[in-house]
Amino acid sequence: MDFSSLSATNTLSDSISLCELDGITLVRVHHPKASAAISLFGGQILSFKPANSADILWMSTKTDYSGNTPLRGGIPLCWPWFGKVASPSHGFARTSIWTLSHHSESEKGVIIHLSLNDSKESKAIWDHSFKLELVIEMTDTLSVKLITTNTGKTSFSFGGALHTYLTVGDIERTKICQLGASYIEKNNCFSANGVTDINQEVDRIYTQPDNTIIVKDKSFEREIKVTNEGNTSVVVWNPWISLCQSMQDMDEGSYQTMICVESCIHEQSITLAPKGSHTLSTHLSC
Ligand code: TA6
Repeated sequence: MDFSSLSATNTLSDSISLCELDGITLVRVHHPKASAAISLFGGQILSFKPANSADILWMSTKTDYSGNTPLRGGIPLCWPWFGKVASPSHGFARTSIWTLSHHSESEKGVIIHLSLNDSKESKAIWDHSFKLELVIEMTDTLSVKLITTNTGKTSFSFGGALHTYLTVGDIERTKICQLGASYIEKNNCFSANGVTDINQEVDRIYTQPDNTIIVKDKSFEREIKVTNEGNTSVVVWNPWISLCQSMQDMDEGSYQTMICVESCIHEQSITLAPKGSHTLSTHLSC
């Protein structure tokens, strides 16, 4: 999807505008350092292109932008849980409408803040009071912080993930390094050597990753550095041939050009007392 071809419905500054795509509103950034598109549905970054470089993020060409279903690609926000711990899968943040609460720009780049507060709808799914803030800093790199604050009177526990979809030239010529010594797959634990070559379906939770993961993409001759903080693990996911074929919102064969490397809090392993807050972050550079 070429987000730059959409016409602006509102111009917020020299580099920032709003536009509509099917059922969703996008914040679009066009700055000398980088271009980007961010959906208010899900608070999801869909595209991040540093100047003179291909997109770092991957979006499925079959993504449904109606706003009725999660968007396939970019950086979905899984919160307040990761996976199928409860319903909906990966939590409700990725299908909620976020608010653009602040934007600023300088010659260094653009900063966008989005926010999401508890509501009648969120309490029907998860009965806690919270404030979520997403701070997105775009220079020639992308820095994303998801800040959870407990605004209620009792403690709560939560999990989640910045479920980043990266673009690669050819998955079979891609290596992921510095993933650490152990991973969990389908509830079994394995020891690992920290490097993953992808030549089959992969859905692993690495439980002792380095802070910085390196994705070595031979085909595009580039390395993407993914630096995470506030996470307990890193999830690596590629659906491979048959799962990809069975998914309505992925093109057959599109598994070849993507890999998810996710800054993850698996299980409900962070507990916040009233007024407590926690930051989960990921920083992407090429
Ligand atoms: O992060 C990996 C994973 O949890 C996989 O198990 C896979 O199902 C993927 O996320 C996508 O989930 P989704 O709900 O977006 O289809």
